Amino acid sequence: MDITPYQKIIRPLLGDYRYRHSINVSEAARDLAERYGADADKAQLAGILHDITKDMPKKEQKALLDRFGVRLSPVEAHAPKLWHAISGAAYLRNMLHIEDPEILDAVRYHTTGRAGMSLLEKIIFTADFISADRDYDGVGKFRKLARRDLSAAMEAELSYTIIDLAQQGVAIHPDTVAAFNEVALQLLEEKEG
Ligand code: DGI
Ligand code: FE
Ligand code: FE
Repeated sequence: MDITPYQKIIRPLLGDYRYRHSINVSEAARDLAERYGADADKAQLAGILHDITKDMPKKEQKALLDRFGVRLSPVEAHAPKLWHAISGAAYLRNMLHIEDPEILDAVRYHTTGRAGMSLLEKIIFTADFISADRDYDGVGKFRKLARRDLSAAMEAELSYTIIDLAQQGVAIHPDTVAAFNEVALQLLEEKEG
């Protein structure tokens, strides 16, 4: 799929690093979609758009959310890093008139995850974790796992996120916990047969 028009849209909204990251996530998402039988075009598109409001000043993001009537929960209100997923989905719907709920949800839940994630949501969540620009300790392990077993990769990524947030003394979003519990239970049931 030719995503050049969308690259042109995000270019002025993002800094150089975030723009490059978005392209990388888009490529990783397409690759995972082909591997796991999801719609590769949608994955590529959701990937390029997932951080669309990430470089917007927090004040502007807050203003967007107010304007589009999006209410924040208490955890969200105290976690500005979560805003870009929420404001991003709102921006896509209200400013770019993207209406595909699968794409909107993939962007909306790319940071926290949630219970009952679609295949596309899991792909964007994971692509964001393993994109070519990531270089945190253990990224190689996540890349390998993502190619082999998407559920196992989701469990490992969510547990990494939860441990990291807890160590920093940051509140963990209920959606993050719900996403982890769901996949952990699923893997346990598979093991127990
Ligand atoms: O936007 P990216 O940097 O590409 O990645 P992302 O959308 O996964 O955002 C990562 C940030 O989000 C990181 O600083 C941790 C934060 N985050 C993820 N889950 C939670 C969270 N912050 C809080 N407070 N609670 C969460 O559950
Ligand atoms: Fe993000
Ligand atoms: Fe990202």
